[in-house]
Amino acid sequence: MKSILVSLLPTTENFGIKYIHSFLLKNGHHSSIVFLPRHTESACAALVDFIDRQRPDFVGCGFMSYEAPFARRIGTAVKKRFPEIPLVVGGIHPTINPEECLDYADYVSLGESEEVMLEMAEHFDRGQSFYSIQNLAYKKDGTVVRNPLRPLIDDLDRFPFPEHLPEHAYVYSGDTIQPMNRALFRQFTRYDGKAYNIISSRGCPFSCAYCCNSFLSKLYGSKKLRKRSPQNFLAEMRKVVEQFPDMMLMNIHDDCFLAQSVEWHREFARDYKKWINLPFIVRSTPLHLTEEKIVVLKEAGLGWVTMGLQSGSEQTNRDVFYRKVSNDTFLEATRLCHKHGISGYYDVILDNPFENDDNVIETIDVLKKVPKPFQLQLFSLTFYKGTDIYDMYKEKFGSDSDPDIQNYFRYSRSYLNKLVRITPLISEGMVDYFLAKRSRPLIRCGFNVLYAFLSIVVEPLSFFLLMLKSFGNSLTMTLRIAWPTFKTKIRERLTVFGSEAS
Ligand code: B12
Ligand code: SF4
Repeated sequence: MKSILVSLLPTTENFGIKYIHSFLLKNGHHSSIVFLPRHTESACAALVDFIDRQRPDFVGCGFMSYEAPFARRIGTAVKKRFPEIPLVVGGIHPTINPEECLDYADYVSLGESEEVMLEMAEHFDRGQSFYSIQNLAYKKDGTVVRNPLRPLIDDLDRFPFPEHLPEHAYVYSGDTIQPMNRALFRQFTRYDGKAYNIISSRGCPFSCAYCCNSFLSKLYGSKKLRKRSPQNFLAEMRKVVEQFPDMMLMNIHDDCFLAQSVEWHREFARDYKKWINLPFIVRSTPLHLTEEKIVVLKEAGLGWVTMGLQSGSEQTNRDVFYRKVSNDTFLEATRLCHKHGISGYYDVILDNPFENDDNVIETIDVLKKVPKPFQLQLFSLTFYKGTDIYDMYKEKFGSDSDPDIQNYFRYSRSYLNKLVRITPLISEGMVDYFLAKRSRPLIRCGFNVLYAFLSIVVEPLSFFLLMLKSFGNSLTMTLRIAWPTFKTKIRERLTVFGSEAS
């Protein structure tokens, strides 16, 4: 069986597609990945041409919600030209919205899909239909059929490793789909491909109302956290550093890496230092960040922790976000990072229609107490279908209202939002002053000038200092990664791009 898997991310860092690709290859099938980083008509036409030349047995496409409009365009074009080639879509958006995707796709694979795709390949080779395959949704006589879900996969060690630069990979560049080479790979991978993205677990102990885990825990009726063994996790890292000796950073994308036990971390840290010895980044909830784990991981090279405050209003966190984290817990976690020389990257969610100015001021009050320096990542609250917060939105604004899901980075530049942004960069006294005098036009004017200066000049400098800290104050290392990071940050600001914290 020969498949083409299409990724719509602006970068090559697509875990889901890479896992499925490796799994199909390991099981003796032919699979190619096509990265379509730009969502244009000509990219769509190039894909149709590519499929025409390759003649796969089926085409798969995985995507998030912001990519869904383009998925529909390519899906419709592919099915129009090749009605005989089955088109299967998967990933978070199709899992939440199978009916919508079945307007143009033949099948939706719900949830985890390595085994689903393998079974499809095997059924294809045996000339059997796909209708009995678990996790698939499809239309029969105009009605949507949803097959039962298989259980979540417990043994994550049995998956072959996803590849940093996968074999049989192609990318849309210069108006055509070209075989991926190292130069193109660097161009389409954040940090010039010198940071390796990896996951040691699937699932999260939390189910925050705005996050996919709010939907997935209901879909599967479980919040089970599944973990790889430290040995298997490290073997993947070893493989990549052998293949890419210029690798500079391990970017660990687990929803909550620190949810693993301290014994797991000890075992990981001991061998990480011996075999990998590169700085690494993790995401965690503040609740799972303990001094014991931080000490163990710092010794191994932990440089950054990405963690969510989300709101300084405990009421918002509790009643709207369903996050059981007090401000004290968050502040204690930031102090531990500071104490052990780990750079903090903290998420805050703005533009929340369930909050008022007083709640934003509560957020500023918490941020004032976070030990400096630290970096903020600000998001505009996005209401993804299937999540609890989406239902709250519909209840508040009426079932006909349609939340915008494209502009999560473009938070409104209100006075208070700007003050949130510069709180890490100014003294507590200044924050209080700008809060107290915010109704005075002249002060607002001066504030805007200061804001422009701080966000253009001081914020990048502060980020550089944090990087220096996370690289153990090594200027050489910091400078080597600074340029790719700078380019990545600019791209993140100009396009839809980013990563999220727990
Ligand atoms: C790692 C990660 C990233 C990485 C890599 C993304 C990727 N696609 O691999 C990066 C940093 C690039 C990223 C970026 C963003 N992310 Co992100 N990310 C995640 C995270 C934390 C883990 C995803 C993951 O890799 N899981 C492990 C793999 C193995 O699972 P998987 O991706 O779900 O894939 C499985 C199935 O979905 C399915 N599948 C996947 N693809 C396909 C394809 C086919 C054909 C089939 C059949 C099946 C299939 O099978 C796979 C294997 O089992 C999730 C949260 C989560 N817990 O899922 C958010 C999540 C996917 N991200 C999200 C968002 C919003 C973003 C951003 C848009 C914005 C932001 N806040 O940063 C940006 C994208 C901007 C951009 N233009 O690049 C949202 C998407 C919500 C939605 N409804 O669309 C999520 C769900 C988090 C959330 N808020 O709930 N992200
Ligand atoms: S937002 Fe973070 S902590 Fe909350 S459920 Fe999602 S991944 Fe877990």
